[in-house]
Amino acid sequence: MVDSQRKKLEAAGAAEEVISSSKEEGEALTQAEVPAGPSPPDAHAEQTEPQEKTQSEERGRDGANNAGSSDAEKEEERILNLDELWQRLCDAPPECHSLLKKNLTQEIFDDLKDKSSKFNGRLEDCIRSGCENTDSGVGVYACDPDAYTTFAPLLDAVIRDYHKVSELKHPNPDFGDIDKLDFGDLDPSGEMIVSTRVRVGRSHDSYGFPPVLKKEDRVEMEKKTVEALKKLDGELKGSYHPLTGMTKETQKQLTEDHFLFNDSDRFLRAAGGYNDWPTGRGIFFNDKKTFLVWVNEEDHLRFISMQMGGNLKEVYTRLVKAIRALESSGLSFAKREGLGYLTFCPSNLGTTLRASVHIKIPKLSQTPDFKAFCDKYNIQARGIHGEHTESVGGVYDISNKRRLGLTEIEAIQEMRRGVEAVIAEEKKL
Ligand code: ADP
Ligand code: CIR
Repeated sequence: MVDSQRKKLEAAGAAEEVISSSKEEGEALTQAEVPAGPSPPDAHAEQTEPQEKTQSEERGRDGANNAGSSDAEKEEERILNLDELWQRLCDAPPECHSLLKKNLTQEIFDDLKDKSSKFNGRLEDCIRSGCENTDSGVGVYACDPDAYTTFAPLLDAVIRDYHKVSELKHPNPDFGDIDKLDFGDLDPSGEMIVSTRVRVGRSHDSYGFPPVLKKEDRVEMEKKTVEALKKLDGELKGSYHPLTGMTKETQKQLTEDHFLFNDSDRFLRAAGGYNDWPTGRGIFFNDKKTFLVWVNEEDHLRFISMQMGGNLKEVYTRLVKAIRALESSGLSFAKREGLGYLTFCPSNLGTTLRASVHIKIPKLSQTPDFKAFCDKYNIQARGIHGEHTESVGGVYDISNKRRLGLTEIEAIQEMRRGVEAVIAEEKKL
């Protein structure tokens, strides 16, 4: 047996082991078992059916699944090399305004094109998504934590640009005094805010990011994570549900209810984010689904606190307690002086914190100045099924945009001020 075949079989065996051990913690849910949680009444309207066969299954990195494709499809599926990617970026249409296009100069390209990072990641792994998707906003992903050093001439420029900082001087974590927070419910009337969510991303410091990960790495990471999650207690105690073995109906329901991720983001797919899908991925949550952990979605880990209504204080406090508990549970997270916590996408590093509300703003969102209004408060509007989705029924996801160059409590306060301003403006119109 050749080595690669053995590795594949070992990885499959290891995956089974994790799955069966984690199932003891919480049997795969059926739709009927999914408890209620934040789910705006109009939120289901535009959800598309999950594809029977995902693109990542069709387009594995080993190219083994393209039998029967036409020549044109095979050409489309072919993995482009660095020069071809660069050419695509050079030939990008004038509407391409990605940070990749803006910051990857010929000089930087020439400087970086032959470099390799610690986990053997290359420039093509970092820029593939942005070259294949010239409508990207950012267009760059780090192939591993070391990419932030090896490919710094590109990544530093993108980070400065996205986070609007002139120096990469991220402060030490500061969550504020959670016993003395000067905010509570941002919408006590309950008329406008449907739900509130705060998340952070964390990366295991001994693994690369999706482009360089092997199936067995994801399985190992999942195993370590589940061990740490088992130690959570009190309100945070919950169960882990691997995607492998979870019914399609349960996945769909959990996704529509805003708890679970799926494999539908073409930007992330192009970056390798769905390689070996769904192996090594899963979700942990407590009984009330107010604390959740995503395993091997875009980042190795996403810690999420969420609930219906506008009580930012409760949501944030729960998250801070969870971060503290998980930091002392044996996991070790990738961090870098000046950059804070490292994530796959440079838009997320630093605090990695995104605090959002789903909020009804049918009037403000229709004004021509809506984007400028958001920019003024450093907030961002997304659709309600996540990034790159549309609003449904005038409900938007409003969150802090900056995650670097400010502390966690400052990022929360920035979001709070923005949401308060949004509410005041909507009421005026
Ligand atoms: P992130 O990058 O923070 O994970 P996404 O935009 O990809 O965010 O959204 C992930 C999921 O979280 C989606 O299902 C989205 O609807 C849900 N979500 C985000 N903010 C809220 C919120 N305030 N209330 C309920 N669900 C939310
Ligand atoms: C883009 O460049 O538009 C996508 N790669 C998404 C960038 C930011 N979002 C993210 O990391 N989820």
